[in-house]
Amino acid sequence: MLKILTLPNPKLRQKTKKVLKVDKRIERIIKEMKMILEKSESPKGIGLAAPQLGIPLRIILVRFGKTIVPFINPEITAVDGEIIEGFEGCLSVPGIYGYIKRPAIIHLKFLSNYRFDEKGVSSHTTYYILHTTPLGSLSARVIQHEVDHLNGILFVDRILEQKSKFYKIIGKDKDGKEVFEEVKLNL
Ligand code: QAP
Ligand code: CO
Repeated sequence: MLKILTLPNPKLRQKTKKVLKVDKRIERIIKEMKMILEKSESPKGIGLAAPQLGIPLRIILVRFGKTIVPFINPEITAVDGEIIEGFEGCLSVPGIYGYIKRPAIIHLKFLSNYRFDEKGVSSHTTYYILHTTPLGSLSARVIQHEVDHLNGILFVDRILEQKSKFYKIIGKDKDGKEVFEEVKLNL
């Protein structure tokens, strides 16, 4: 059973290779990644990249509601829309969060066994199909975060580069909402 690697594991920084053929081995890796992402509840994991399991391949998984969708060899071909700030966390940097600016819309080329329409994921397909699709909202942010993993970049690097701040949860308020406090990290 594979487990999620955490900072400062050097495998999170390793170079990844494109998938040349979606064979049994790749299908097994995707199945394993899916099980691990499904298991990461409270707080729910919404994205996972193969290097987080020590696998140096260009594969990411993103949760769309209760569907977990694989993206093989994802390539951001263009960005669009405004640059917006959003709150991020990472299963490889547990307990740490922060605001990062990213483009609102990306155009993504990838292989997947799911179809997409203007509303998002539509249906499952028997084969892996090459797609080129514009994606917005949370999925655009999650995919940019996951593609960063494929290039050995972690969200904490983006926080440092954007001179943003790190936060951790210090407790919950009376409505059960998390209370955050700024933390200084020596990375
Ligand atoms: C990437 O990250 C992401 O610290 C996916 O203790 C997240 O699923 C991109 C998680 C937000 C954009 C916005 C983090 C779980 C999950 C933690 C995740 C933790 C438990 C992170
Ligand atoms: Co991450």
